[in-house]
Amino acid sequence: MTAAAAPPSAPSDLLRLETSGAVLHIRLTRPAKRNAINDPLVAALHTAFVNLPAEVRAVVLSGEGEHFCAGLDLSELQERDVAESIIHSRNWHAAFDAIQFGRAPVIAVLHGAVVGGGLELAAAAHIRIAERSAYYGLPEGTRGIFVGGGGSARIPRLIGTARMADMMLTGRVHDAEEGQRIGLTQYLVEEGAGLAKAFELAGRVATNAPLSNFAILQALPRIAEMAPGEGLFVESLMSAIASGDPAAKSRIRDFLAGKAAKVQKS
Ligand code: 1HE
Repeated sequence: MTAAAAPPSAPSDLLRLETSGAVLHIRLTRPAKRNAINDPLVAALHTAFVNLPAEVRAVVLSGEGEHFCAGLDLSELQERDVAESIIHSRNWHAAFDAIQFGRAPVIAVLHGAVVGGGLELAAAAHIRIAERSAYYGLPEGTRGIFVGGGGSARIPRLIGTARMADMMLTGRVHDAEEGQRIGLTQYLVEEGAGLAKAFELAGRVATNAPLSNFAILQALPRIAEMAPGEGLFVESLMSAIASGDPAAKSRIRDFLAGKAAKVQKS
């Protein structure tokens, strides 16, 4: 593994970036504060995701220490007025949009607390892997605040509005098994096995044709939000663009010549 140079505004005490081939590992490194997200950490995440090196084809996102992320750094909250709070929330949106709509698929490894803004961060990733210790909460309701990191747009799309409202109103916490069952995560693995699973998946994702990954990241979520008529039309365009690409043609030729892997029962 070679350490990638951290961009100037990605202080190494908050975020560690390490590349391994086509996979970039981005680690939250503020374990003493349970990886709580303060302004410099939001800025560091934003910078890291808008500056993904050209050779990076997949990103693994994880948190150091006992917890993935304790959400918003609550010590910062007391100092903001209303206007500053709006700008603060919009900064989170910009950073997490850079994750969701960036150049590379992002695989998050979740363990321990995945709460508040930590769950909002996880929801911006494309694939979420939970270790058994993971638990999910939205304590905003009980802290007298509201989600501000895109949670109200992204989390209902994973688990439904009613489940999110329950979490916020009652402080209900879901464990890793429940999280998997209700759709917060796509994979559930044993404790300590999350990173290996993430790198295995990242390795696979990185071998896809770039235009397929582009369509999955950029077109799929937008089509899913469109009315079916418009969505189907955009799908036909994206499909034609992807299948017209030389990468698609050579992969299909390989399959027809018996040189590409078959779909295997898992
Ligand atoms: C923090 C934070 C934080 C820990 N902001 N400093 N998020 C929350 O409401 C979750 C608040 N945190 C917790 O419930 C617990 O800390 C945990 C369950 C995550 C972890 O518990 P534990 O026993 O491992 O750690 P701890 O002893 O509570 O915390 C260790 C230190 O981290 C301690 O500081 P210290 O100086 O006394 O050592 C804590 O104060 C500090 N710490 N979490 C600031 N969140 C865009 S809007 C998003 C809105 C939200 O995210 S609201 C939800 C906020």
